[in-house]
Amino acid sequence: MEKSALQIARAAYQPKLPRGLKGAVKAVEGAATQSVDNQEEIKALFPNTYGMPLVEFVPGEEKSYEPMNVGIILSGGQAPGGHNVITGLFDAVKRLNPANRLYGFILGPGGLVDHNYMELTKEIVDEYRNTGGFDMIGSGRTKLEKVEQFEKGLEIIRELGIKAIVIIGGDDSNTNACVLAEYYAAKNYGVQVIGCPKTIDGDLKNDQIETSFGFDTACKTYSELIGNIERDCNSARKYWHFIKVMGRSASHIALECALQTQPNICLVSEEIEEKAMSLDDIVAYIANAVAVRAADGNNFGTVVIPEGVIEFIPAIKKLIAQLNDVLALPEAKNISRDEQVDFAKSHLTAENLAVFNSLPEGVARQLALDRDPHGNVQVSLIETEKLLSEMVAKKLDAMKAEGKFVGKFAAQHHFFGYEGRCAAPSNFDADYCYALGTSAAQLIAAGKTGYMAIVKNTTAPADEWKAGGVPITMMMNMEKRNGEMKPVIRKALVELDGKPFKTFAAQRDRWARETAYVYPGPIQYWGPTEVCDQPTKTLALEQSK
Ligand code: FBP
Repeated sequence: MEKSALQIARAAYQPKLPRGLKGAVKAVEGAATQSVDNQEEIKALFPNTYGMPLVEFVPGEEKSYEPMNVGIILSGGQAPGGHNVITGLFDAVKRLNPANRLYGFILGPGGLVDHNYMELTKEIVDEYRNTGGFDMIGSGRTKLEKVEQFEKGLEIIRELGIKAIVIIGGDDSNTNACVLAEYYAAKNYGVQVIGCPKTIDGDLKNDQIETSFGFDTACKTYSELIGNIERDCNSARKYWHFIKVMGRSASHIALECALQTQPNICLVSEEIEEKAMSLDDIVAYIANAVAVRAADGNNFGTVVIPEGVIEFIPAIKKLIAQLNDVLALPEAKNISRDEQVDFAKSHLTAENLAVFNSLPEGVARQLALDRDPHGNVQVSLIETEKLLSEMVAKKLDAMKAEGKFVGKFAAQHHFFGYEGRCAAPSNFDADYCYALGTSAAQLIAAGKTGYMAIVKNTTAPADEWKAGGVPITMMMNMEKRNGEMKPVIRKALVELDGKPFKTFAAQRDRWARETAYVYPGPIQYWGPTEVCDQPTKTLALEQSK
């Protein structure tokens, strides 16, 4: 692999570890836990992995460990830092016993089922230290949920003498990790399953998980780009930039980028849902801000749009919920895409059909057809930024006719998504991920299964971080998925009474009217700590007392 100068220099970075993980480790167990909701149902579904205690790692005494082999799987969308979870796991596993081996399953959970794997040796792992991306072993979205898949996976687990599988994934993948852990425990197969909290979307967080890895780097990458656009926008003063940022469901990324760059407008999907806003309300909100700036002679601005906004508009949310149920019907399977759209339309209520017909054809088809393997609408394929700017242009034409808009309106469109998922991890993500991988190894050594590796106190210096594990069942509740009630990890949406949103809401009217842009610049890996080691504003605000 030919390497850039940055990659070569960055490979030498030794991620910082919390004190509790630096040397020999002792696992301290807390009290028994219970799920966040639906306790009886979750307990009945996970009799072997429900109610286990929280675990914290503290300095302990050296002891010897029997040799063990470990398998690792990267699941779902890429997130900066995934390679450091693997390097942390590799280093810790080798420290526990140099005879231990680490196997990587290729292209996600499908690699386990299809017996597609490679041994991760020191030479391989060293090539990827502190790099972005998941290309060491690749990732995939195969859903591990069927007994046949679990049994097929067991064959290769047995062949390679694997004691534990580590699954690095988001809420859905970790839910499936827990189902797998429960299955192997129920069968007494002696195979442990450990999860790691990954997703740039930042929606896998709760009392135990302060942040999912990748959020920090992805937001800093997008914020750099948004800042650059803002500066261009304030230089040319002739365009309104409509910028869609990733984050399938929650608006954490959009909100964090807004806190970092102070755009004129940032939509927050959770607020749109709470206020029961229609598409037209959103368009009117943007158009009014454009008109106010135009009256001040400012025919330019920036609008940040969360990728998932469309799903949060109540009328569209209702439509999607019914489409999900209709598409789950057996008759909807094995028919052509066109037939599927007609089938869906013929089963919609009059109200939902009216909403469906009011959407531009491309958007409506996307809602009616494609789902990822976890049943999610593929919002990154919907061009919301264009949809909104076209509707704003129309609204402004009407306002002009009424004398309510006196300026000019020209739009540019951007989508920042995939480019943030594989950026070289910030110091925060490099350290956090290395610590998560080390924790995962210690959870395995402590004989745990059905746990997720965690690291807390992350706004303090890394030495003071607290590493451990949380039973995955503790984060579960029952939700409707593909027409059926399922146990899932509760997704964390933006809390409208939380500090990050309130901080934004207190300033947004000023940002809308003035040009209050902030230019964060690119991620820095070396230099003053206030430049290189700051957590996201979201995390800092959430953790501030
Ligand atoms: P994960 O939840 O698997 O981490 O993926 C997040 C994400 O990056 C979303 O922000 C985005 O909507 C989606 O993946 C895109 O998925 P794909 O890579 O399949 O196009």
